[in-house]
Amino acid sequence: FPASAIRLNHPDLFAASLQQRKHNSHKGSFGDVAVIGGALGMAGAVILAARTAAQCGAGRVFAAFLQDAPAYDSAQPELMCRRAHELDFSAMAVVIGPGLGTSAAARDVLLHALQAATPLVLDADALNLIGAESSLQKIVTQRQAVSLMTPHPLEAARLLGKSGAAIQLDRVDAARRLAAQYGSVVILKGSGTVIAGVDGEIAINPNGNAGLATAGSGDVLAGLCGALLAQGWPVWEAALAAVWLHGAAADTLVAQGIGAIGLTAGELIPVLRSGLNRL
Ligand code: NPW
Ligand code: AMP
Ligand code: MG
Repeated sequence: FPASAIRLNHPDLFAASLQQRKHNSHKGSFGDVAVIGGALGMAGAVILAARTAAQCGAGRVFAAFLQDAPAYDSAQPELMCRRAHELDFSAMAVVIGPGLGTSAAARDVLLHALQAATPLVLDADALNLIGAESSLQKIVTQRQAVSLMTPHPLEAARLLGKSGAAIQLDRVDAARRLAAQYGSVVILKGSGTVIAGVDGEIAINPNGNAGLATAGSGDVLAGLCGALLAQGWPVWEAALAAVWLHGAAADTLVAQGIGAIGLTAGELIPVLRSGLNRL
């Protein structure tokens, strides 16, 4: 644990960014989120992130699919489902990448999002596309609006042109390099998630457990990041809060007797909501 790193072990590190809801607030007060992804066979990634954003306080949530959009999500009919290329997300916090795939159509919608002046959470295949193309890398670097990247170790490896093993050998260095190179706050996921800021600041999260090692848990984290950005959280505090709440939710579920074995990503969502309301 580097001496200069912040140990992310208490919500006091970010809780001041939570806005109390005023009595005369309305859904427009809490921002819109667009989750963009959902290539064929991976619609679930968008659904998980979008449900998380809705249950973690965003005013309105759009679920945008690269391939056929469902008419609605029967378990969360609050979501508004769209085809990705039909959605005007210019005034929203955008989460792009969960289940997006790396097709030409995916690349087109990513380019569009990178060029928009909106807060952007870059996850999963958005990161894989960026790692594979220097012209996209340049656009990320030149963005004026907030960017938050949420790579797991293999996605970080693709972004840095290294192997996953090399990333894991020095996770703090990898996160710091990515943040500096892309002018983006970086959440390098995995046991002991590392958060890096653009000025070299580092935080390490000790909570969470191997119950999170399951499909979709990263999609839930990305949706939470989007919800906090839509509600006006500063990006550094949003990153700290999302990572801490995500790990704490998994720890709560295990403490409640739902073991780490077979924990599913969707089960995290209502626990995240409680955690956020208790800050
Ligand atoms: P290994 O096995 O150790 O060599 P990929 P993906 C490594 C979507 N999803 N520590 C590990 O490598 C996503 O959003 C859709 C160390 C692992 O095998 C993406 O769009 C879902 N290593 C797409 O699928 C639910 C780690 O990376 C490899 C690590 C592909 O994303 C699932 C996997 O990386 C999923 O979210 C760690 N902590 N974590 C849906 N319901 O629609 C990962 N690795 O090849 O980029 O595949 O992450 O599954
Ligand atoms: P993804 O690979 O994108 O689905 O993201 C997985 C999420 O689960 C990230 O937030 C990781 O930090 C978290 N995670 C996975 N395995 C562990 C673990 N063993 N301990 C703590 N967190 C984990
Ligand atoms: Mg993922």
